[in-house]
Amino acid sequence: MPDPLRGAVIGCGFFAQNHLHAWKDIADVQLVAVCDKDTAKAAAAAERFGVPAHYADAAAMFARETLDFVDVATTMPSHRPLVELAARHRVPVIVQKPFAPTWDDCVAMVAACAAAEVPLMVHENFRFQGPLIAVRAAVAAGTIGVPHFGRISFRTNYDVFANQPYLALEERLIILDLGIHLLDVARVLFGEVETIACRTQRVRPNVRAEDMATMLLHHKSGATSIVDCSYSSRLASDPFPQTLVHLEGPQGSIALLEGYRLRVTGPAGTTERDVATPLLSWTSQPWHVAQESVLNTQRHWVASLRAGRVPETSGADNLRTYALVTAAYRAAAERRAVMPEA
Ligand code: NAD
Ligand code: 89V
Repeated sequence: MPDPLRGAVIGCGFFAQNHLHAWKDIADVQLVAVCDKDTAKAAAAAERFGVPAHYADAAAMFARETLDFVDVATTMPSHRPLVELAARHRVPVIVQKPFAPTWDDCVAMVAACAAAEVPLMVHENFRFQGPLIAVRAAVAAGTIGVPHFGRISFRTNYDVFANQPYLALEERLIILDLGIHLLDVARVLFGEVETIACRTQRVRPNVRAEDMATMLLHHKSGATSIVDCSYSSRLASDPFPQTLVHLEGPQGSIALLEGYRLRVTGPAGTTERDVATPLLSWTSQPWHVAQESVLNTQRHWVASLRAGRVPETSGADNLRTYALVTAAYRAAAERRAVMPEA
């Protein structure tokens, strides 16, 4: 692999600004091109981040640029055609969540990259958030034993629609947009899922689909977890964008509390420490934990590419997370627990 790696970003909208800042923070990556079908956004991103070339058409970019990888940070409807375009050009690709609109699209994208022998990763960054990395390490330390029960919760009234207006018009809202992150974390902490039950609610009058969901997961390990999320919770203090976690094992418990406090209770007693994410030159409260996770996720991608290793959130791995999303919607519609298709 050359050094630096020649990278390009497709999609220069709201969240891509974090991708672009993070690529600039990774020493062995050079951004050679950006692309957005909105030419003004592409030009602005090239100007702001000192990128030599910008395009409105991804096909033109692939035809003219020599790339070691491409980062797709567009919205979901364009993920499949852009990933398949990268595969046809044999360019390794990392793509934002949600992977694609349908299960069949996701399967086809994995197949296209496998056939082209092109690395494929989904930018699923919650498991790469500093506080959640601390929870994973606390579990791996073994103090509480193997987790057998837990709750993963993200409840807010923060106006996510201000930055992401498309969310209010989607047929599927909070499970596909946010639940997907929490379900991915549930897989990391408790393993693969046997069955999932789900109840959805719509509280906000100005959104098309569910803005609250409560999911009950039965894991193959025997563990039980509750995954709940809301975009319409009026709380004394709004923890946005914090994910709160409570885990129990045979020897104790682990809690990630509001304010980024990690409490571990084991046979020797209870400890508590601060696991807050430091501010970077380009991050700001309250998004800083999400922004820093973008850097961690992209560093994981670069390290995996260089080592020829399959990344944690490869396309194939993310199929399992996506299968939980589709199963949750099916469980809610059929009002019964269902098995995920992967
Ligand atoms: P956005 O609408 O602000 O930006 C998307 C950009 O992609 C737009 O500028 C649009 O013109 C461009 N685009 C769309 N199709 C294109 C194509 N075919 N070729 C070139 N450009 C194209 O959206 P956003 O809020 O930044 O969301 C982008 C993605 O990031 C979504 O999938 C969203 O779910 C995800 N997201 C992830 C996180 C996270 O990782 N924690 C947070 C927010 C959003
Ligand atoms: O992270 C995301 O995917 C966003 C959210 C609003 C949850 O931050 O959509």
